[in-house]
Amino acid sequence: MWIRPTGRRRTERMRIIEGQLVARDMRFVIVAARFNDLIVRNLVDGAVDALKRHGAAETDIHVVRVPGAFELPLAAHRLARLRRYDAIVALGAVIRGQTPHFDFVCTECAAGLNRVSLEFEVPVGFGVLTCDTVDQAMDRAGGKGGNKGADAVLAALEMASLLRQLEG
Ligand code: INI
Repeated sequence: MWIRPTGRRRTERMRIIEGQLVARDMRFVIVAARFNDLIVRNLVDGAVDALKRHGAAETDIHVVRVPGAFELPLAAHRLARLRRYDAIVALGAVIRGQTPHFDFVCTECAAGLNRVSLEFEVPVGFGVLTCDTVDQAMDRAGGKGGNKGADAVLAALEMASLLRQLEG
């Protein structure tokens, strides 16, 4: 396998190949649920900010909205099939209610997004909050728990960079 030289480090005994957090010349799509928008809009802001801070051009960032977290995998599947993006970042907020609905939405959302990532070999950042309360979600959407939208961007970016280096 041919390994691109960027991101390659040599130590005394082993070669380490890892992704770089450089978003220049990459295209990204953020797919975000509208459900719980007061929370999700902060995740979107955090994700866009993280992409720009790491060198992404605004014109290389697209945002697609879907009704709820349950719909994220289908939109991500279509976007992955287009093969237009180096990484997809899925954002949403699922908050536990009185019924098992929460568990179905979370399980299918996570499994569906992972399936898209593996089927199309495209990084899918998982920035879907799964919380017991609105306060917990707010904390993780730009509050004291950081911004999981930004965290999802960094993971997706690192993987996009890694996959470029591992091109066969
Ligand atoms: N969708 C969410 O994104 N977050 C939630 O907390 C949520 N709850 O609690 O119901 C939710 N439900 C909607 C779901 O994602 C679908 O949009 C809906 O079932 C229609 O398919």
